[in-house]
Amino acid sequence: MEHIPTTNKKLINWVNKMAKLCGPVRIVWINGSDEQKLTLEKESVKSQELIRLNQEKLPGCFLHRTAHDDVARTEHLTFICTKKKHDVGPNNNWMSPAAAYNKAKAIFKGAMAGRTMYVIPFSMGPVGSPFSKIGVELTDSRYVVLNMLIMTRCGDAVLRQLEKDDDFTKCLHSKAQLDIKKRLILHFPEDNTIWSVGSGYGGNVLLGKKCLSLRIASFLARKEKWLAEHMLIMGIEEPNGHVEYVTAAFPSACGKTNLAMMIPPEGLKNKGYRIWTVGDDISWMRVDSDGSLWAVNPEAGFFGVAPGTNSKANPNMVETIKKNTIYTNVLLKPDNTVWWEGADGEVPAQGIDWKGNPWKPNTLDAEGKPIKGAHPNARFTTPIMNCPSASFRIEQHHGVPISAIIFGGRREHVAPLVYESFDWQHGVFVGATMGSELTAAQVGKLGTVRRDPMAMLPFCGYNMAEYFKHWLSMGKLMAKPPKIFHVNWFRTDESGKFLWPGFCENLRVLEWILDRCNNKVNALQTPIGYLPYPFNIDMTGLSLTEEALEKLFKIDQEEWLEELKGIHKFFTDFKKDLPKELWEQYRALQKRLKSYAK
Ligand code: OXD
Ligand code: MN
Repeated sequence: MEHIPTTNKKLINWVNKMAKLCGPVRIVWINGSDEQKLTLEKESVKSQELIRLNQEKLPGCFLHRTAHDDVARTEHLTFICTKKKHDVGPNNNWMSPAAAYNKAKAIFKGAMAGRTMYVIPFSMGPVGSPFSKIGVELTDSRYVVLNMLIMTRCGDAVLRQLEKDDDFTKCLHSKAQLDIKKRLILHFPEDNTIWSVGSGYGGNVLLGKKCLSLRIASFLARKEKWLAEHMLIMGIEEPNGHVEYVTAAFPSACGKTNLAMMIPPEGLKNKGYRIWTVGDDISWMRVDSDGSLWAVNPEAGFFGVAPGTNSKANPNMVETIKKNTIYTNVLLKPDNTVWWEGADGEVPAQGIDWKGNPWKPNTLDAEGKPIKGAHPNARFTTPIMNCPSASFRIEQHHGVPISAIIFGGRREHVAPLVYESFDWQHGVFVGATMGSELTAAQVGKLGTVRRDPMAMLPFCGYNMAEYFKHWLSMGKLMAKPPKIFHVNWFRTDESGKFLWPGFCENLRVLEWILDRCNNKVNALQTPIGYLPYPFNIDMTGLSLTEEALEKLFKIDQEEWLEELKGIHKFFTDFKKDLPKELWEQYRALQKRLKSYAK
C-alpha cells in the first residue's frame, strides 16, 4: 500500500472513489522531487512513451509522439456541463451533468486496468498566493505527469497548502484507448470538476491549462469578481529602469508568445529597453487595494508551437528550449536532436517524421503535397525559468500592475496598426468585436472574418453575453483601469505584402501605447478611437514610405461600415442576453462613421 501523503479527507475519498471507477493496479502520489521525476523519465523511455534526445546537445530533453488523430484541441468534443443549457451560451457545447457523467463513466470504467494512477497536486499561480487555485489531476499517463511538472507548481508543497484548505478542482484524466470516438473533454463548473478521456494531446489533458485556468477559472472569476483571460503578460523596462506591464490577447497564430519575449530592435531613439516575460498564454487579473488591475500568470511553463520558432521570430524561445524540454510531434534527426519546418539552419537531409516514418525533404504524399517532418501543431513544453527574459516577479504572490490591455487580430484590411479606445466601456466593445481573417491554413472562404472576442471564444466557460457584462462591471470596480488598445500587425498593401515589419519592431507600437498611458503624447480622435500622430511612433531605422505609413493608419469609412454588418450578425446570436451597453457602443460607432468625411 502506497503511503498517502495527506490527511485531507475530501481528497483521499475522491482519489479512492475515482480509483474504484478506473481500476488502476497502483496509485502513485507525485511529490515534485527530482528523484521521482528521473524515475518517471526512465520508465517512460522504457515504455517508449518518450525518446531520450541527444543529452550533450539537448540536456534533459525528450521527444513524444501522439496518436495521429490526437494532435490538437478537439473543440467539438469539449463540453460545459451545467444544470441549465442557457448558462453556457451559444459559444459552448452543452451537456447536462447527469448525461455527461454517465457517458464518461462508461469510458472511464476499468480504463486504467494494468496501469498506474498518478495523483498530481498542483497550484495554478505561486503556491500559497491568495490568488492561486489548487487542482489535483489523476491520470494514467506519465507524459501528462512530466508535462504537468513543467507547466505547473506541483507536489508536496501544494499538498501542504491543501491541509489548510479543502477547495480544489477535481481533475480526472485517462488515455483510455486513445480512441477519438470515445474522447470527451468535460467541464462541470458547478462541481469544480474536469473529466478528460480518450486523448493524450496537451491542450486536452494538461488540465491545469485551458480547462482549469480558463474555462473553470472564467466561471469562478465571474463569481469572485476577477478576470481569467487568454492573454500574455509582459514587462517593458524603459531606458530609465522603470518597468510597466501590459497584457495582450490575440487569437492563435498571431504571435502572442513571440511578443511576450521579444528582443528590442536596433535603431530606436530611446536605447536600452528590456522586455520581461511574465507569461505567454494566460493572465489572471484582479483589482487591488490601489484601485488598479494586477495580473499573475498561473502557469510555470510554456506549451508553445514549434514550427516557425527560429532565431528571427523568437531568439529567447530558441534559448529556452535547449534544455529540460519535452518536444511533441517534431522531426527526429539522425544525431538525436530535433527539427521542424521553419527551424534555424539547414533542412536535414533525412530524419524520422512526427508519425515515426523515415523522412526526406520534398517527399510527396498520395495527393502530391510535401510530407511535413513536424506536425504543424507540434509543440514544446518548457519551463519559464529557462527563458532569458523571465521576469523576476513571476513568483511574487501579488503579480504585476497592468497599465494597458491590448487586443489584436490578423486583419489584412480595416484595422489600423494601433488605436486606443475612448474608455473602458468602448474598450470592452473593441475586445468583444475582435476578429481574425481565415488564412490558407484553415478551412473556409479566404478573408472571412472569424469573431473571437478577447481571444476567449473556445475558452469562456459560460455564456459569453454574461462574460461581456462581467467585463463591463469590472471597469466600475477600478479607480485606475488600464487603457485598452487594439493592434494589427498584419495589414497588407494591394499586392498582399505586409505593410508593417512586425516581430521586434512591434516594440515601437508598445512605446506609443506606454506614452499614451503616461499622458506623454496627444492623439488624433477618429470614429474608431484615438490614433497616433505618425510622428509620435519612433520610425528611426525603418524604411517605411509615406504611402505605407498612410495605409497603416487609414480608416476607410466603407470598410468599417461593412465591418459593422459582421458585428451586428455576431451580436444578434446572443439575442436578448447581450448587454445593452454593447449595442449602444455599436450605434455610437455607426453614427461616428456615417458622419466621417474622409
Ligand atoms: C492554444 C494554446 O491552443 O495556447 O491557444 O495551446
Ligand atoms: Mn493559448
